Amino acid sequence: MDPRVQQFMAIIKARNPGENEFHQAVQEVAESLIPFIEENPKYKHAKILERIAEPERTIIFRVPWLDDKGEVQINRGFRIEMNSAIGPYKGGLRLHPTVNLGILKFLAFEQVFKNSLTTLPMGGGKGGSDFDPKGKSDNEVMRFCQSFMSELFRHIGADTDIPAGDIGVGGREIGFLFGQYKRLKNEFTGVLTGKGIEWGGSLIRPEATGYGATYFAQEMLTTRGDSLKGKVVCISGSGNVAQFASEKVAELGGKVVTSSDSNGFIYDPKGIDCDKLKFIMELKNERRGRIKEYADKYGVEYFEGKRPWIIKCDIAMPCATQNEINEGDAKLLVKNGCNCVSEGSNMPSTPEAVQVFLNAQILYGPGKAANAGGVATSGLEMTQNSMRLPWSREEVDEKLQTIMKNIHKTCVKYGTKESGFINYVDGANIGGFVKVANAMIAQGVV
Ligand code: NDP
Ligand code: 2IT
Repeated sequence: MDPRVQQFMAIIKARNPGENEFHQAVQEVAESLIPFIEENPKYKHAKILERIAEPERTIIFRVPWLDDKGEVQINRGFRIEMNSAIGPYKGGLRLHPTVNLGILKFLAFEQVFKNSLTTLPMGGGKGGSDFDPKGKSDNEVMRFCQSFMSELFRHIGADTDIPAGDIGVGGREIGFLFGQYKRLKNEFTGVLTGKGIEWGGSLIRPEATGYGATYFAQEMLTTRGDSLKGKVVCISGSGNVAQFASEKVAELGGKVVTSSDSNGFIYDPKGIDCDKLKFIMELKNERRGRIKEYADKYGVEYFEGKRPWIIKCDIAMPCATQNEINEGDAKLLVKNGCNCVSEGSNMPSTPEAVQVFLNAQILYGPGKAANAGGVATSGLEMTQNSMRLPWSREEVDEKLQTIMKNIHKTCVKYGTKESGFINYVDGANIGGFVKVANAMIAQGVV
């Protein structure tokens, strides 16, 4: 490792003990940025890298709620307000039993660069709780969301901090959170994104992350004169991002052959078509069941406790969670002929896996570039809320496509090596950094 990165990381690790995912996210960025900062000493003198790795504010709070049996339950709530140099804090809320400070700090850190890449004026933030929505009734989820918002409301606002969805937070949860915010503040504002279409939401926001990751794959493939047509695609996850990535890949002529959840994956060699995807959506969004049911219904193979990367494919789109592709998975993907990875989830590839992709010089689009379509469309929802005017599906989708193209251009600008190889990791990290860093310098030591 570059000794300058090592020295910087020693300080990060000492100041943030036990926060492994945060260390991982910061180190990846530091590896891209430290050489760039050496060439641009203004960033060094202003200690931008040191400042950008320290949240502006971290809020941790108790979330007590009553379950259906009348028993008191206690969870922990978080909001990391990471950076507001280029706009109000913006980023999702995650509800999952694994949520802790380190995971949310990694997500908030990534969000700063991602939001900058979107070209829209949004700072970075992330929040959530270790509450597990699995197996909870709608009423329990509502009582949890109301209690969570009863503390969070004093820290957020349409011009301050605008949360949205992430793992475990979809339309249902945003509704409960918004209702409680409105009641406490007595104001109807665009304080959350991912709202329902009848009450301030934007068309295409539900689709945006998955669509965006597919548009990004398409842009990458174009650099090699290739396209999605006829490609076999492995997708992990079966939640929001995975569902709409599957929809768009199929629409653009690719064949999606896998879908997964935390229990295992299904392999459908004929491809997940429109009707089968409808089944997955109903299974996951309404009945909240397990993906195994797909195998039973369509008579395809189910792999318990396994991830889809053992299936031969041309393109991989991880859309479930962090560190879901390890070194062995990456090697197998490359060996099986996979030449494009577009990350719908945040930091799905371990550092060793990323190295395998870079060494093999395949098209590797890291999450902070490839999945930025979700938050970008949240930014478009905020614009519509400010104007008090909705845009059509076509208008929003066109803007999303333009944004994904621009993110790709930024990656090419900052990530193209002398050999012509586009290192999208460097491209996204440096491209996302410059705007935030310049704004921080302009705003003084704050
Ligand atoms: P959902 O909750 O809708 O879906 C998550 C999916 O991933 C489910 O299939 C879930 O399975 C699976 N999953 C979650 N945790 C794990 C785990 N630890 N191991 C294996 N599988 C797991 O979330 P989203 O689709 O919204 O988010 C997916 C990813 O995309 C996350 O990394 C998120 O940060 C990222 N992302 C989301 C955006 C958005 O707009 N929603 C925007 C940008 C990135 P199960 O049901 O069994 O838990
Ligand atoms: O990781 C992400 O970019 C999200 N979960 C979406 C954030 C948002 O504010 O729409």
